[in-house]
Amino acid sequence: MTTKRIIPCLDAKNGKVVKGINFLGLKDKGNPAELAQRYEEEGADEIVFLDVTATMEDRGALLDSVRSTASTISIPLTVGGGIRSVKDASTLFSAGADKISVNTAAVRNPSLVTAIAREFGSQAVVVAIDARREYDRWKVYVRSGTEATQLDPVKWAKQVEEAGAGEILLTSIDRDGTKNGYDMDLTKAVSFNVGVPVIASGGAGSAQHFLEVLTEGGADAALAAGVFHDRLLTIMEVKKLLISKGVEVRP
Ligand code: 0VR
Repeated sequence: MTTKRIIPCLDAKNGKVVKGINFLGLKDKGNPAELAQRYEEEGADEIVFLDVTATMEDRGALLDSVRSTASTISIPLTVGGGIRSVKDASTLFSAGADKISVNTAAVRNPSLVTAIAREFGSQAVVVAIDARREYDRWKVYVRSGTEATQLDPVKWAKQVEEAGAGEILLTSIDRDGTKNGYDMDLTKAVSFNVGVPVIASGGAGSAQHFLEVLTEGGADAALAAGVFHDRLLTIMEVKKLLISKGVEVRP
């Protein structure tokens, strides 16, 4: 069994870490580099840095934050938010990102995934899929959860795997920020239908939530933001529970 990963997420707007609920009501949670350093010390396996600035405002703030965060930690750093071209990806790799994450631009132009994977390797390409439940199924949303598509997340996940994605970051918009637990049905539906690692995201509120999504949920990694930023839980507490239940993690 591959080692499961715990990944704090720094949602950043204009160079500050923010956090909301269902992608709304973003509140300032501090400095990205300082938070990343704290999480690495607490045992984080990777960091995801997601620039959620709505428009293509000052990209300089994003690059400065990536440089300072990347120079502060030695664990892998994934950067997402507004990446629309191989050039955007290249700029972020040069700033210190180990992996990049594309969301909206991949839906608009799936061949972008292939182009970045060809240039930098699939292991450096994460495709983020944000989904909202609609009755008995889910719909993929883009543009920070503001625009519905007609895509089914399972079919779309298979498509991006085919296109060259090395990993899928699967976020439940309904669960985002609620601390009510991950969307287990969504995570199972995707995890058991693709051959690439799936990072579950959205809703973590207890160590039990991490345990269930990394076992029954089939996820290879669990991402969380609010529960760690609000210091309700430490990464070590999560890992202690996982180890006690026989789940392989980096201690
Ligand atoms: P928690 O539920 O706090 O662990 O959130 C985990 C995860 O859903 C978020 O860190 C992140 O994916 C939310 N994403 C976006 C966004 C947040 C605000 C605005 C936009 C987006 O586009 O992904």
